[in-house]
Amino acid sequence: MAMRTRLTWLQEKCLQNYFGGKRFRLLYKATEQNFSHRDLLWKCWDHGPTMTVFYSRNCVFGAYLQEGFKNKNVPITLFALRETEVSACAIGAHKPAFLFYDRENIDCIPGIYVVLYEKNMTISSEVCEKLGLPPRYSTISIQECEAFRCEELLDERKTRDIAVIQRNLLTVLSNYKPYGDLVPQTRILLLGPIGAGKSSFVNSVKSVFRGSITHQALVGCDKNGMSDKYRTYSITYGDGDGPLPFVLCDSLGLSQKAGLHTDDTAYLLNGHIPDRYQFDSMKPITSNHPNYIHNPLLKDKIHCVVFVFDINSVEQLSHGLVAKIKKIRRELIKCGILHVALLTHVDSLDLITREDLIDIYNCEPVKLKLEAVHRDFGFALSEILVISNYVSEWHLDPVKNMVILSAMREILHTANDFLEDLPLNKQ
Ligand SMILES: Nc1nc2c(ncn2[C@@H]2O[C@H](COP(=O)(O)OP(=O)(O)O)[C@@H](O)[C@H]2O)c(=O)[nH]1
Ligand SMILES: [Mg+2]
Repeated sequence: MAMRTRLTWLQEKCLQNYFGGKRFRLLYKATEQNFSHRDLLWKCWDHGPTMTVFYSRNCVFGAYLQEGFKNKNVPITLFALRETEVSACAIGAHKPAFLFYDRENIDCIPGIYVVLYEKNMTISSEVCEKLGLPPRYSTISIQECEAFRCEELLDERKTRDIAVIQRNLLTVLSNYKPYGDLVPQTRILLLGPIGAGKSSFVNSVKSVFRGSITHQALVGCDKNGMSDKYRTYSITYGDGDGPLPFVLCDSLGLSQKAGLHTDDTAYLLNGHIPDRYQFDSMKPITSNHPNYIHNPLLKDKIHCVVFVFDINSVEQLSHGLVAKIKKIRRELIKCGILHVALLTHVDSLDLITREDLIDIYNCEPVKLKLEAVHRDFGFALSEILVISNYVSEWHLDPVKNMVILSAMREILHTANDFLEDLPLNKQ
């Protein structure tokens, strides 16, 4: 059976972020190797940067080596991890094998002294102080010791793989066709609280396909803190001559009292509202409006709805707003319009770094948010997508692109599922 670390996801994450985006591969576990430090050295000898972790009853200690055990003079950082806090102290360059006491070798590293086979270690009071630990930590019994190889999360090979995935996704999506050619372009409506990142998502998708950053959709504030025009955006791939066969429709944000009027939602879904329609939250649209589209065709209607939420605040939405969103969702289910949830701002979620975007759905804090959205709104877990929008960047990032394109692929699948399921196709 594969060895498993005793570090929790959170502990591993804190260390990962502290040591500059490293991934830890477990090489040695003392409880499985009879607490033999020779086995540890043998298993880790040739592995480059290494982290050795000692577990006491109340604290996790460790030594981070910038190079492998086989080297003679390696800068060593000692650290302590309590809850989510890492304290560290550099103790200079030493022969790392001297971390461990060996009967045949009396050399040791000043400040730390590990007798692994006796399951204890001693830390000098000076190092204790530097780590912010009380002096009682100076002699500690060890319950477990683990050693890890430290790899770059985004090494050259991984970066190349991501660039390939991103290019493949771009090719697949640029060849997307609405199901059965039923409409020239599928229409995707973005709904969600004010500030959720709807307009930023439009800009992000446009940027990824265009190959450079664009800010066409108005983000953030006008005088009301929201864009109050209904805007529909086509997307072009590179310098391509025509728009791709999907349109992103950016609406007024939802809020408990102001924002998009609930009655307007039905008009939006049914395709009665034209591009650039000026919303008025006090006055819902009526068929008397000069620009009202009286007889919308299938091509004018919405084929997929994306509920956009800021992942950081999705659990703090007011009761009234949650009720409003659930009501819209019930209407959608009644009309058979398929929908997904899109969680933005994942980059500002606690502890999440750029490297986490590679496997964002497997990050513990993200999983908790997915479960919260599933519980509070009823979306199936597979219907909840996660992204980080382009906000203030000047350049595109292949990792971000991959996440945005993957979300777009799911949205377009959902739109096609809706078109495929239309009653006219069953005739
Ligand atoms: N860090 C971060 N900020 C975002 C993200 N998406 C949007 N924002 C910011 O959130 C604010 C509201 O975004 P906006 O797109 O106008 O939201 P909208 O009201 O739903 O259209 C702006 O300041 C954006 O820069 C994201 O994924 N990450
Ligand atoms: Mg907006």
